Amino acid sequence: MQDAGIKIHPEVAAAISEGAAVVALESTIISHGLPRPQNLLAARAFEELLRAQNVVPATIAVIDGTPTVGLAEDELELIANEDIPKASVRDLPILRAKGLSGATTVAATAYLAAKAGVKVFATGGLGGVHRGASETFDESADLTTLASAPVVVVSAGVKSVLDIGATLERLESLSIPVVGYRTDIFPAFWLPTSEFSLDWRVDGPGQAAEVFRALQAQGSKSALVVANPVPVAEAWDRAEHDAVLEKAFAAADAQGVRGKEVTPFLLQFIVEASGGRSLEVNLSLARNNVSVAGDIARSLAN
Ligand code: PSU
Ligand code: MN
Repeated sequence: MQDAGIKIHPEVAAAISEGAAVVALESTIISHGLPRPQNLLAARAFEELLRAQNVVPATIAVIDGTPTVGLAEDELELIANEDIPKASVRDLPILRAKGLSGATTVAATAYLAAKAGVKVFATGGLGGVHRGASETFDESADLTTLASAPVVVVSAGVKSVLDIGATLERLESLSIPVVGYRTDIFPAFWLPTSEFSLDWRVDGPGQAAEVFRALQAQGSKSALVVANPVPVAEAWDRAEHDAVLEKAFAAADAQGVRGKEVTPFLLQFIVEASGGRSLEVNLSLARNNVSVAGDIARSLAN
């Protein structure tokens, strides 16, 4: 199915038109956020988790220039195994004009999901305001895009490599509602808590769905951010986390990493410097987000 130049997988299109449960998944986490070969295994596992919940998965990417909602197996393999660019919303027309493939960030995935009519989206962590942003101006387009992409986005907060406080302030300025999922504290990706408490929480998928319906009824185009902490038993040890992050910042600084390379560089460095521990936690928080997103999608479908 073609809609505004977006190719929608027939199974996804059918589910959308029936009002059945669909969850969008991003592809930058596969191409740039997770190392090979775990990335392809994870991409498949996220889709299988949703299928086991009776939810249709819609992994989103750009294939040969065309934004594609719901990938075939060979397209999923392309995202995981080829070196393709990381694509935010502003890159979509460029990839289209050049006929190139790209992996969509949270911003581009939310933008395309909303256009396709997919209401729920699961990711690992949102992009946000980077530390030192008052000098570098490095703030992810994830934030500004979510202000006009009407989807429920389930994430484990934002990566602790970011300035979490500044990110929460920007979410407020942009009028993007944030609710904790069974928590009063904003999670910090690999860690279940940060030093920031939240104003609001929901205690299950039904309550999240209710807030999203109210947001839409109000005529808002904003996303609803559902902040879902990694289970405590699966979280990273805080002291080890802090030590590895210090090293990662020093390395990024020493190597002069800038722009869109910053997030992938830090994530990859952290996986190596933690001997794979950060990867395990990243996978478990992402799985957890996928299953909560599946529950919310089912709630919205009913
Ligand atoms: N969260 C993860 N892994 C990732 C990212 C987020 O667990 O790879 C990616 C997302 O695609 C997010 C992007 O949109 O990092 C943010 O990049 P930037 O800071 O350059 O906007
Ligand atoms: Mn950036």
